[in-house]
Amino acid sequence: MTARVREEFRRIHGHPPEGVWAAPGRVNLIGEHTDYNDGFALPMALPRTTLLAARRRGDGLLRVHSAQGDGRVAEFAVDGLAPGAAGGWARYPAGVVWALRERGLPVGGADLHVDSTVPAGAGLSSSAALECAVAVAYDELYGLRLERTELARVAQYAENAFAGVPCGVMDQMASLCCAEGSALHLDSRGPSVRQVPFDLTGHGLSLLVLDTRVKHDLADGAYAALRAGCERAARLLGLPALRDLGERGLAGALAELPGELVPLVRHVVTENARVGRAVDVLTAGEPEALGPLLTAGHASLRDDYRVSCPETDLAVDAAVAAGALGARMTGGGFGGSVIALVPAWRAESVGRAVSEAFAAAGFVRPAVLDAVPSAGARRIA
Ligand code: GAF
Repeated sequence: MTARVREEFRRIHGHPPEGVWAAPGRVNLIGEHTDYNDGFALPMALPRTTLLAARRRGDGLLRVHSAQGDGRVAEFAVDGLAPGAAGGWARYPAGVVWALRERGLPVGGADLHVDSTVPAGAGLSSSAALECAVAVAYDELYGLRLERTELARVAQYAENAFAGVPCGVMDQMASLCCAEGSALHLDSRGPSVRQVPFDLTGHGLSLLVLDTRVKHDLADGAYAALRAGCERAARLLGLPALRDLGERGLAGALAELPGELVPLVRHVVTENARVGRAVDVLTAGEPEALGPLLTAGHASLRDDYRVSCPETDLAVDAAVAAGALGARMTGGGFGGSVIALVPAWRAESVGRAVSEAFAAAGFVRPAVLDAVPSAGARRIA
């Protein structure tokens, strides 16, 4: 695929790229809707990546083309970039260049060509992968030498302020900081990270990703409303963020809050605690013990946070009924993907059982991917 990206770059832009970079999509094992509460998460990178071939331009133009786009090259003058200046997928690369310049960093134009195997709208962070590929390429091409956490903040700022999606920092941190063979213990306050070894094959396990094909859109207002609810609850409790409320203080805090905020706060606090337990079981070399935590996390997202949907609920139930050790929706919700931790010898039958349950319910056939903890963003050519 690297050779194809280079050739396509040359065909489209008329000269060879200076390099090719790759940034992965992710699944989050546990810790959902905690990042914008300054909390914890445990994502891992997927082998599915966004490749980006890039070459600097001296004339201040940013010209971007995507193999998944409509064939056209979108062109922007970098000094005219402003929120609203770009639409569709091009707002992610344009947003990163804008965000770097907003920080006063000396970056100019570039020719870019993108080709991705991260499915869009599947809750697997295709937009973060694209932002992070541009961020690492620009970092190197323009000699910025920013820390990975800084690049993640730049990419998050691009998504928040340029693309208009009020996301937390998890997806960008995952794409930039994950390492092969590990899950990433993310503390969103900071943010800071720690690699936690996650050996699936050594324990005879597989992690299935079941893409329900229900497209989700974090810009549609529901995600922003949840985030605003959490921030209001923290304000009412006199806390900097819900991360500062532990399980011990939960019952007392819930008694003080208006009824509509109670389930949101309960989810965030118990979810942060589940991340801690998940890190403990992985550190103890017992990845199979993740299973019940995944299923409990899904129940909390379904019943308290209310971001699941019939397709994700059915995928979880069917996977567990067919012998998965645990399963849950992953990412923002309202569709997207489910992860299922399964004994490797059962991977095929669990995938089949979920497909059959979807057919019986009249849902579109889900796509099934096998996930292994993969490397974060890097230069590949
Ligand atoms: C989306 C967001 F982009 C993340 O920041 C995170 O909040 C996630 O939903 C929910 O955990 O992926």
